[in-house]
Amino acid sequence: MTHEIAVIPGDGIGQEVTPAAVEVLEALDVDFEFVEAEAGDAVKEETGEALPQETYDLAASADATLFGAAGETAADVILPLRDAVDSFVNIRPAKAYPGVDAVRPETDLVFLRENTEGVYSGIEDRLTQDVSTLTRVVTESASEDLGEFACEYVEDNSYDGFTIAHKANVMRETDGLFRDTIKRVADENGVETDEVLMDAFATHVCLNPEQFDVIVCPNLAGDVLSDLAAGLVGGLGLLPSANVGPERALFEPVHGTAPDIAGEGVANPAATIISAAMLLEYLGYDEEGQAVHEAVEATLEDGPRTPDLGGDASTEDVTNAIIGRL
Ligand code: GGG
Repeated sequence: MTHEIAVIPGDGIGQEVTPAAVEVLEALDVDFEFVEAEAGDAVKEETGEALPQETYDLAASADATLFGAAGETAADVILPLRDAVDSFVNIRPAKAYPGVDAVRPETDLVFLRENTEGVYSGIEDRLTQDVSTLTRVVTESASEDLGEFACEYVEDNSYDGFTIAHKANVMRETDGLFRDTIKRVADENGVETDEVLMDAFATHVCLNPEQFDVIVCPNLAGDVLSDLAAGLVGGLGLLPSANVGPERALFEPVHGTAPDIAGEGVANPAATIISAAMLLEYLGYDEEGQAVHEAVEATLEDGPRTPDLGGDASTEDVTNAIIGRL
């Protein structure tokens, strides 16, 4: 059966790392039809729209989407694309790899980030010259969906349970509802949980990351804390992600457009290629997904490496090395 894969490189280094991941997928014996579409700052400049309707429709109908990066138009691109796949959870693994210089080599975490609401609900106002406001939305239903997913995730991946990171001592109504709902769902499913205030988590994870495995958190907290974890393992060039919905999913590196190096051909493609491995697994190509994970790991260990990891290789050199190890 042919799977249709939407490919949306976006801006900046998205234009470099997304084709690299497609090259890796093309090197495998899988039945994929790639359909490319535009989104981001460049298309907005041309057409006035950061996310053309045809791009949204493609993501909403394709079996899976591979996305690169968004810059200034992130809110107009990433949030609607997640909506197109009805994604209620963003899975963000953050682990250290042998051979990569990591601040905390013992780090092996998975963030399960709420993906539809919180402060990313898009309800912002400029009331006066002096005052702007933002409405933070937390619903029981979105928290339940995330809680159910977290229970399945820890069972499928043989974890003992998960940690809920929140700030319910200050945001009593919103994070109170988030925490209480997820805890209730976990209790109903017989899954163990513990909880941590998200600010304390930021310190504990830096000092002692091995005390955590799976962390379930609200939207903004998941975005920020996973970037923090990237700093522990060697940088944003290593973190993949999957935005999962009930029927389809969108895969993207955690990093953004990296305007400082965009166009130089030296962006680390690892995060996007690992995201492509997650796409393979999502579509049932477990063996191929595993082969890509192993090829990336071997390349991170033995090189070549891009400058963010202390090497001098190009995106193309690293991509070719990964393909060569498949
Ligand atoms: N590839 C992901 C990307 O473009 N990240 C930039 C960004 O602003 N992300 C915000 C988010 O993940 O919610």
